[in-house]
Amino acid sequence: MTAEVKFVRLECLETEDNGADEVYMHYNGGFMAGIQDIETGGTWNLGVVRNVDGEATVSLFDEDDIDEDDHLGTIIISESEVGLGLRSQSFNGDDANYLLFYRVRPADND
Ligand SMILES: [Ca+2]
Ligand SMILES: [Ca+2]
Ligand SMILES: [Ca+2]
Repeated sequence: MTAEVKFVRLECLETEDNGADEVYMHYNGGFMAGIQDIETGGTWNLGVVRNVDGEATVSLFDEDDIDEDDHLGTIIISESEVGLGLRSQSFNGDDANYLLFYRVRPADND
């Protein structure tokens, strides 16, 4: 069985930068979404769908100009989460705090 992940939204509870972060996400190491300006208390509505076969990784980064981009964390999403409704996992790297909401559902076979 193959499942798919629908990424619903990313909530920012605490930015990495002073002021807004410029965030983007990778899925299984490839670019998925961004760059999005987001402030503490802000929400980024995603609506992105990706297939998941077994397990998949999602990484969150903050883009910076004067130094290296910051890796704010990597989570693992599993096909076994299918049908469990709205799920969330957090990214806590570099003292930032983000919450990613997603659903895992059976993939359309047609
Ligand atoms: Ca930064
Ligand atoms: Ca930044
Ligand atoms: Ca940096």
